[in-house]
Amino acid sequence: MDIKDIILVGAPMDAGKRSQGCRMGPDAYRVAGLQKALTDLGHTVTDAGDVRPDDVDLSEDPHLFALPECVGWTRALSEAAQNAAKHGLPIFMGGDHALSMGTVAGMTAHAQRIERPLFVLWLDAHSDFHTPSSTDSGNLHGTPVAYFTGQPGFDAFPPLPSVVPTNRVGMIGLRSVDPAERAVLEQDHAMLADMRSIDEHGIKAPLLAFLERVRAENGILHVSLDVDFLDPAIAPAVGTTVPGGATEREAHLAMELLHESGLVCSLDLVELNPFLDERGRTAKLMVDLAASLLGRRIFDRPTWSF
Ligand code: HAR
Ligand code: MN
Ligand code: MN
Ligand code: MN
Repeated sequence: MDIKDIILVGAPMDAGKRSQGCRMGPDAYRVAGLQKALTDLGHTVTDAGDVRPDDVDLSEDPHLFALPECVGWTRALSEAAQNAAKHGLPIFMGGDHALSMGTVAGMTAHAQRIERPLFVLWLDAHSDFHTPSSTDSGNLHGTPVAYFTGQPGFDAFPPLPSVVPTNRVGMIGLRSVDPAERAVLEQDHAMLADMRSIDEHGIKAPLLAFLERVRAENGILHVSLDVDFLDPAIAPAVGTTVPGGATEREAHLAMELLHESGLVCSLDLVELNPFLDERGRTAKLMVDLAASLLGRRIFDRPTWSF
């Protein structure tokens, strides 16, 4: 197996929405044994500690929750991602999904430096494609994809090193998409696999089709894994549960296929709210999924032909 240098970056961000608790996420991953699970696979794993948001001189916006803090996190995480990516494969331990504004921004700079296009795989019940003007909730964790694909209205945020075109975004697991999000996503040709298509074709078909595109264009892939991609029955520790999510086996298969692709350059683990967990089961499942993405298998190849 390909041995990697992995850098764990804590992003205890809670500013992307009103309901609080995701700030405890990084420590929950530490307690659940993320570093050991990856070290046991042979990787070299460094815990770089937690990032803090930059101080920014910006006023609050009455329509948006904690705008200045979100901008501060975006700046700090973009910088942290660029630095970590020089030394290996960063895993961003969130924190809510607004953190992906910073991590993806930083990874676009990395992709530019190594002269390969960046693709993003969004594993989520939600498309997170609102702009600051289209969001009803005012929660910026519903907006990161719109930001890094260059939609209008993000003037308060740092300009992106380079934009990820919407057609380089794949979304799998969708089952809660607002009308304003849907209109632009469909028109811009993101690869969208909702739960209906997973029910019909399994998770392998849409994922392999997307990976094939990444490979054909010599791209690298950032994976953003939202806890609510998973069914709430197996992953209760999230503020925005949506019934009918991915099963444990579907999620593991997705991670194993991602590993085999060899294309993944970075990973976000987002929206874990340990305050809502049951005896750490969601944190442990997310650690297991990260281990599958980094090569954990029972057997490396089939032991029997069938
Ligand atoms: N679309 C809704 C909103 O904009 C819900 C967004 C919830 N997002 C997350 N991350 N939990 O996927 O408020
Ligand atoms: Mn999300
Ligand atoms: Mn979500
Ligand atoms: Mn909404």
